[in-house]
Amino acid sequence: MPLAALPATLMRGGTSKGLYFLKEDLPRDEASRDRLLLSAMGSPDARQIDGVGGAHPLTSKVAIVSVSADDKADIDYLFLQVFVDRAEVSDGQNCGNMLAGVAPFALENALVESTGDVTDVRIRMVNTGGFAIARVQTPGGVVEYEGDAAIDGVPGTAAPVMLDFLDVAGASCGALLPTGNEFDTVDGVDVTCIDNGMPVVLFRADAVGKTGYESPAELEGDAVLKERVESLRLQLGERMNLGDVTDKTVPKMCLVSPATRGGVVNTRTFIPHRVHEAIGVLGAASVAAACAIPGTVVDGIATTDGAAMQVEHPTGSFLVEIETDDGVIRRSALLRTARKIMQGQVFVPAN
Ligand code: NQM
Repeated sequence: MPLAALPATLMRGGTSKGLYFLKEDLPRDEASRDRLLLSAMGSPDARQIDGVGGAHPLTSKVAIVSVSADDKADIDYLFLQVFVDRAEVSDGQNCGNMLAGVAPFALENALVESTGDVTDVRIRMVNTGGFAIARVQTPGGVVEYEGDAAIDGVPGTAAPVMLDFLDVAGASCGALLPTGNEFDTVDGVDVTCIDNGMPVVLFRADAVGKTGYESPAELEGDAVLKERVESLRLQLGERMNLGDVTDKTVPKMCLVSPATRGGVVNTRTFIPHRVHEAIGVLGAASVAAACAIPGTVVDGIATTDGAAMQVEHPTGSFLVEIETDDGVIRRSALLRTARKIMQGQVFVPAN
């Protein structure tokens, strides 16, 4: 039986990487679609040796893009996390890093037209129903990938992709503070549960016996810590209106400690079982939101003096701008870059 060939583009979006597909190129039936995606990425297998996945959740991602039927958007973006070592594909979270590649991909595939040297693309994020605007460099109407913008966690520079998230607070949990509190105490640990586009649980690193400056590998190697963090996560998932989160990739679990490089706060984030080498986009937007609210667990360690906040992470820091109106977060803005790496067909077994 010949292999099936699926048109696909391999792209880096922010600090993540994965395959971008046009919706029309994938089966409508979700079970068939997921089977093909698992095969394309090489899952389940810790090394993803039989596919294009990079053997880490950050490089085992898929974006599915189509023209939007919503008046408020040009295109729809569905994010899928392809598990590395489990035969599972999840639409249970959004991904702001992969989002950075969505508008360039849509422009190059003529789902939307460029509007001059710079093009704003309105994107409906199907996973949560939220909206974002991506500003892409399109000199002469052509997507420009090269440029001077640098983001921590990615070597070199590239063209900027500015992302504006609009009214994403409570996107997954129903409220910015889903438990109704600035902080809760679980298993003796003070935590802040927050959703400014990504459900995140924040707690001080020293509350779980850590400095907060450990490397991702050191934290992943601490089995006792991982068990403790997972116990918190399972209990808080319910209280954040996410139900049983045993098999879900949310909430993210974020250890916070004082910033050391001029930022507002330092972070290490379990996503939720591996530790992020940087921090997720909407994850950073949620941490920044917590820094702006008095009484959260970062109160006393976060130093904020305005709406622009540098969130520190293992490979640098992430600038997030938060715009509020009467105490309500209306807009979270940040800079990403994207790169088209390869375009062609990914081959998968036909059945
Ligand atoms: O929070 C990883 C990533 C992400 C998610 C994760 C992300 C976001 O860095 O918007 O980008 O937290 O699973 O790609």
